[in-house]
Amino acid sequence: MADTNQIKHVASPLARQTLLDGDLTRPVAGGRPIRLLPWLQVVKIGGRSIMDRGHQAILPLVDELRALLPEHRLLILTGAGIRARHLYSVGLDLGLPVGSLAPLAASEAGQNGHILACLLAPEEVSYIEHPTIANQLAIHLAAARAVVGSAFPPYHHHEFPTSRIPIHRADTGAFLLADALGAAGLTIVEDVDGVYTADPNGPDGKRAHLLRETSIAELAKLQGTLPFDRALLEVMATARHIDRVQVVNGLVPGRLTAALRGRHVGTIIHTGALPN
Ligand code: GWN
Ligand code: ATP
Repeated sequence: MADTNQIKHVASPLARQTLLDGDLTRPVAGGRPIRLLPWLQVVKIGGRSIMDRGHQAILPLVDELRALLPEHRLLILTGAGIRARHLYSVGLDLGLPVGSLAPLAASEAGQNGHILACLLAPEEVSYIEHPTIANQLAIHLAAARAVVGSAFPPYHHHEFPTSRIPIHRADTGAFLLADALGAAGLTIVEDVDGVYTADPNGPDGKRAHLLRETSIAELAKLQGTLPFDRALLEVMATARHIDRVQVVNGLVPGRLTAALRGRHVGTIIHTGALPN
């Protein structure tokens, strides 16, 4: 009888307590998660800043990515760009809720990924779908040096209603994925040299200066715009693995390559994750 009772009893340290009490859950859930793909480099390519510029911006970057393949295994994630902005304006004019706009905008990020993957197809690079990234990324990266996917997170109708425009866009999606995978790094490719004190292309552009190295705390204090989703600051604050992100100018040949080789060629942002 005693044996039967033991078999039926599932010993679990979280079974008898509320999950809402951090003091109780910490001994079990407070540890750092394992890194799933510690050799992976994640690269986010801007939708508006790179892809929308067409061949002049895309082809040199494709050459650079191609040359990087022997050195790195890459998850290349694309942003949405101008088509999503047009979509927001049409959708908002019609009164669509944010949870309807989010997947529509996300599909534009996917389209940019499909374009990039076509150009890298001779190198055995393919676009892989969100569910494939979630479940079969490792096997795809065993078959090819890189894959391309959409940087947008699949929040869809679960997008927070705090804003009429989705707050979790491509930069946030790329970071969440890189951190969840325990990747070696995340590089964000834009059309500016990094993060400035103000938009270098805006009305105060002449007074803006480049922040070579900064932190989420410093950026949170900046009043103006940033070259990425503001929600990125929030998710960087609670990061588990990615302790720094570099923002680089993808219009300058060699910058992405240098960044992936560990050189400081853009803005390095220190996140809330503890360095390893
Ligand atoms: O369609 O370009 O993945 O990888 O957020 O969902 O809106 O979907 O709703 O696997 O699941 O448009 O169809 O589309 O970009 O997101 O994909 O071609 O269910 O491969 O079907 O999480 O690609 O697409 O847009 O990424 O970002 O079929 Mo697309 Mo996106 Mo494809 Mo994906 Mo959404 Mo799927 Mo999905 Mo939807
Ligand atoms: P997506 O991938 O979502 O389409 P993106 O990452 O390609 O977008 P933008 O969202 O347009 O590109 O961000 C890049 C732009 O942000 C730059 O061209 C620059 O003019 C602008 N910007 C705004 N604020 C800043 C800032 N503080 N520092 C640098 N650039 C800034």
